[in-house]
Amino acid sequence: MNFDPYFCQMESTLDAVANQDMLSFEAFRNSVIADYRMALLSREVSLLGRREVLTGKAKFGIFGDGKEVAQIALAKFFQKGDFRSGYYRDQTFMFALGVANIEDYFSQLYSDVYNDPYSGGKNMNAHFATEFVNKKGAWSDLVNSYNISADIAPTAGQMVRGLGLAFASNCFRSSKHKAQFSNLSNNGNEVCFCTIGDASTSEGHFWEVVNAAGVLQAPLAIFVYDDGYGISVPTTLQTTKGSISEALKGMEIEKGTNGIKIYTVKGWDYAALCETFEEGISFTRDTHTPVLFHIQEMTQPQGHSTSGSHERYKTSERLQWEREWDCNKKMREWLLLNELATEDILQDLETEVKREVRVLKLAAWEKYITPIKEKIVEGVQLAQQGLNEADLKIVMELVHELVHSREPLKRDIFRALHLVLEKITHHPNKKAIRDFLDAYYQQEAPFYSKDLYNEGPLSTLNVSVVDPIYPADAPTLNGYEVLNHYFDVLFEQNPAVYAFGEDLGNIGDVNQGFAGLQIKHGADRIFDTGIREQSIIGQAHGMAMRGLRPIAEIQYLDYLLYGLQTLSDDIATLHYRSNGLQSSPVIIRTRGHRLEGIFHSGSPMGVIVNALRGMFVCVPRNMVQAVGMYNTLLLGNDPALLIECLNGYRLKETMPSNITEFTVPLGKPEILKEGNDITIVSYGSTLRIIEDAAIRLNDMGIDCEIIDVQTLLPFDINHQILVSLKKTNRIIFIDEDVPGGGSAYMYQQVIEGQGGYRWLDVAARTLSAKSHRPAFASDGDYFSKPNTEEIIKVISEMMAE
Ligand SMILES: Cc1ncc(C[n+]2csc(CCOP(=O)(O)OP(=O)(O)O)c2C)c(N)n1
Ligand SMILES: [Mg+2]
Repeated sequence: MNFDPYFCQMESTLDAVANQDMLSFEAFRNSVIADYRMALLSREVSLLGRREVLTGKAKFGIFGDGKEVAQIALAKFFQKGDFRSGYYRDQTFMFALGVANIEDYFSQLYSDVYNDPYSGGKNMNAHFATEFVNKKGAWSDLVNSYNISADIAPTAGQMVRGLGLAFASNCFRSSKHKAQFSNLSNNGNEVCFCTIGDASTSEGHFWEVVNAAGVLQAPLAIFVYDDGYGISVPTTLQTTKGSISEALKGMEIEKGTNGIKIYTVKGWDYAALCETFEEGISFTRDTHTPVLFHIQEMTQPQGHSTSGSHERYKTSERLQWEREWDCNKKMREWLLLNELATEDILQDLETEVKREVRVLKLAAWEKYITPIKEKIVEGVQLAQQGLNEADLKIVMELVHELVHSREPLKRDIFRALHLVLEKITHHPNKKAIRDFLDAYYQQEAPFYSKDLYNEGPLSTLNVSVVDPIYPADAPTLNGYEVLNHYFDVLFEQNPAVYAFGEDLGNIGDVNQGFAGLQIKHGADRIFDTGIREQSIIGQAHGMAMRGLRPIAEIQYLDYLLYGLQTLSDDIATLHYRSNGLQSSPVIIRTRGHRLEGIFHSGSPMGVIVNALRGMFVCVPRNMVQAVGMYNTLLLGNDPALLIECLNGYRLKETMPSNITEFTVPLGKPEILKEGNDITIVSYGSTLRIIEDAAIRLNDMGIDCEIIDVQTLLPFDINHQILVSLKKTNRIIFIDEDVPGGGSAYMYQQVIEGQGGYRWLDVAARTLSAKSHRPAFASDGDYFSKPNTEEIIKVISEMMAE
């Protein structure tokens, strides 16, 4: 570390900051002192926050100490309309912008469902969010807001969302329909600020996004907070050459190339931080060239989080260095050296800030704990009333801890009072206690479950049903031609729709759904991407969060696994974790179930339905159904995965005339063939094998009812399958997933969820593919996936039982 030149540089950078901001010296000094005050305030939040965890008032805490000064500097260049996709160290940034305040911060630390404005008590502390959609589901005035996309904990997960939030600016800048997007963008001038820790740059997400941003030239500003560690693992074990800016040199933009611009700056150097950010941010805002700031020499005064102590893995020299190069300490020294403040002023400030944070913290605690304590009083009174001395003694023991705890939880109330009911079975207030507990549970439980899906007017489940119209001369086309015609009309009618993926632009996707459409509708709306499934999904996600309607393609269902982390952790949880503040109506389009071999025939629906609660999963049997589902999805605010049948593109279908208007309701199965003997439940490509089997079973005297569930999430909302089961009293669930996968999911939904077990004459069955991946070629398929003969055999057995 270079200790000497620091103070020498200060004067010129100080002048530069003052000049650039065009402030009088007095105003400049006040603003710098206000900045220092903010740094102190945030530090005090970190110190007290940690104490709250260690004394048992909060469960876990992770704080932004050691990163204050850089964040105050970067907040200066975050404009209304900009977006942030960051991580858990950003509290100072959020305080400096005014999108978070200290009282609310502590409410989140206490997981206060009533007062945490960012996640409604669902997310860990320092996971922020602002409103993107209002209660009616309409997009807010994002142009005039600071837009904080809801944080997630998985390291580097924010990168791919950040790419999309930045890329949306490109879409808006090139759009021919700017006037329609006036509340969403100001000519694409918005920058996405993406913060990440030094160690998290080891993740594939980071490299994929830096490369993609360099290719796309999107206004993404990446800030790497380098504190030398990822928990206990030092940078030397994380990053080639021990430096992310060194390792990225080949990505740097040069004359005549694309790429990213890279800056390095010290995390304790207030003036240099202001200067560097000002230059870099305005550069990316103007040119859409991505920028990366490697912010070096940051510290962690309290270590990583409340879960451990950094004294265990940092040397005493390192700890000493961190104390000396603490950014707040350095800023203080700089203020004194440059005579911007006196020792007295700073000491007063420090005392005042400590008092302020303590008061706000206490206010948050009182708001959180008071209603819980009131419930304790109410519940304990009920438990104590009308008892004889012996029973009263037992109750007093059972509620002792609850009554005397300084930080009681709601669950402690349930436990103590349930124990009272279990131990004193003749309690005179039995009913009143039960009613009290039920009412309290009903009051609190929804806070922990709500907003998994959009619940307002733009819930996709509220989309009106419009039936397809088939005129007498309706054409019969190949499935891919139906899609192609549909996308053509859709892109003509809806300027918010974008489509992209591997081989989707120039050749119009591997099955020609978009053939010829790039030339017609423009390469800015229909385009190719690199082979980078995770960031294709993230790109679409960020665009959808900004009010666009991307349809992003994953070439084959098998490759969805590359993007599963983003789908599961980010997209599926967005509405839930932001407590309804944000929505991502992204559509991920893919194709699968059947083709050839181990890596092109997968149908991992069990993985998908279990990983993607919070998304809709559509499994249309043909392309007309797919079109109806696209129409439905485009009218709602929920994210969805839609899997087209790979073997359906060349099957003939009759095309409806109201191609962009008809809708297929989600969660409503369709009976494809009525029958009286057995109900067969399935979806997608498997239905064609089942239909074949049903014809042969019919010849054998077995009358099958075939039901297409159409969507796995949601699943048969109105229990139509149960109606069929009540008639046939036999049921089998068939799909191409592994045993215990998608078929077991459907079984559980109907047999347990719908109470189907009561209507069974013989045991319900599942029939799936084998446990191994499907082997290559047609015989591999026959022996790996459910085949017609197997279906006939199993159903015949069920009929004979
Ligand atoms: C995918 C994933 N792996 C592991 C973790 C656990 N974890 C949380 S923070 C962290 C270290 C991150 O270090 P860095 O990126 O340098 O950020 P810092 O905390 O130092 O600011 C780890 C390993 C996680 N949250 N997500
Ligand atoms: Mg780190």
